[in-house]
Amino acid sequence: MQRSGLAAATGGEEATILDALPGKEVLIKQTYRPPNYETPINYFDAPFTPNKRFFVRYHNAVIPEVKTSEWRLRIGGDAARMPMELSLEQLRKDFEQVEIAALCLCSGNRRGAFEPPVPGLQWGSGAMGNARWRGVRLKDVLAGAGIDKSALEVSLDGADSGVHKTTPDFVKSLPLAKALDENTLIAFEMNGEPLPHWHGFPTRLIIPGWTATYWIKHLTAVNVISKPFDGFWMKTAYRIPKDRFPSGQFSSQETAADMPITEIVVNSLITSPANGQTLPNAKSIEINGVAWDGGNGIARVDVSTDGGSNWQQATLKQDYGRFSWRQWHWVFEPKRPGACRIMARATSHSGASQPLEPILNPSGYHHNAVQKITIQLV
Ligand SMILES: Nc1nc2c(c(=O)[nH]1)N[C@H]1C(S)=C(S)[C@@H](COP(=O)(O)O)O[C@H]1N2
Ligand SMILES: [Mo]
Repeated sequence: MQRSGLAAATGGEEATILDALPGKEVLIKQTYRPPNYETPINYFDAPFTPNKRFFVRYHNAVIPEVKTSEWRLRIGGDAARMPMELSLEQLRKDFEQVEIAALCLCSGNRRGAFEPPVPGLQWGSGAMGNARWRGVRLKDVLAGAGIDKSALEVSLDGADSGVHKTTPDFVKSLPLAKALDENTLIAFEMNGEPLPHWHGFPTRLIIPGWTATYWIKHLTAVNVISKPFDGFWMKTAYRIPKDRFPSGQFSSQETAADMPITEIVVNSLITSPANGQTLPNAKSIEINGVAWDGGNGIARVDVSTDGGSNWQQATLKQDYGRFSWRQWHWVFEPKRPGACRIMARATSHSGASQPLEPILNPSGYHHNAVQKITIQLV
């Protein structure tokens, strides 16, 4: 399916295919097999994205319906001294439970807006969602398996697999330090409900602040390893040119030229009005949106209604923690009818801010250029 970059980026309805997976509301379909569905922008008006409206992303089409009674989490690897297996019951009962609000953001969100186009799913702005995730710390689980001095990375595998034997299984790895970060969770609840099937039932990884490629769903195996994991999804896919983005480190997976994508970059989205919308030339018009980054937290959002000459500071709404997106709004008093260009730019507590043009990279990741929408005032 082809969609024009601009329509995709702005959620314009041209040529979008709406469809519902079992148990989900209608979303924007990218592919059915494997299921890849994005959330329409108008659903981003709530602080947390309802589970039924949450985007779905899979690389491979064989997605088993996991049965709780049969599911086991296997912890092993050459740098785990005491390999072990846990049932869902043990995972829930034997470790302290924590809940974190965090944005789940696909690395390729807004890929469809890159010019020239980049191969890959032509996502608009809806390959993301904000949720409250409840689970246990990966570090607490790994402690039970005894981490050897030689440990370098932790690899993660889920129950899904490819249709053909040649399709590489979706396996990812994390640097040991990130796996042991207190915010890295094995989650079994999403927005207060058991993790839905499409989001990884019964458990998935949550790596707050890092793009969702590491958030392995239907988690079945965690391996503590002493060598860099060399699967396709680490060595070939999900890589970015080095030093082009203010990114975290992953030294065991870096080459002179590139490195795995890691931290989410600072970004924002205008959620209403919609691009192209016609509005009465009223006294005041409310502009709403969300802003996020990789965990420094959002310091400010500035809005321009004159094509970028003047910027006004928006009001940030409730803070749900540094890994959650932050809703913002701004009331604008239009001076005259006609076309009006609105732009929004977020700045994080690290001082990082969105560029005016996207930072080009071969796989079309991290699209965080300042968004421009046009509304008509009549
Ligand atoms: N098992 C499994 N987990 C996975 C993936 C996958 O293909 N298989 N895709 C990852 C990617 S790239 C993204 S963007 C997120 C999407 O999470 P969601 O489908 O819950 O929105 O899942 C991640 N976890
Ligand atoms: Mo993704």
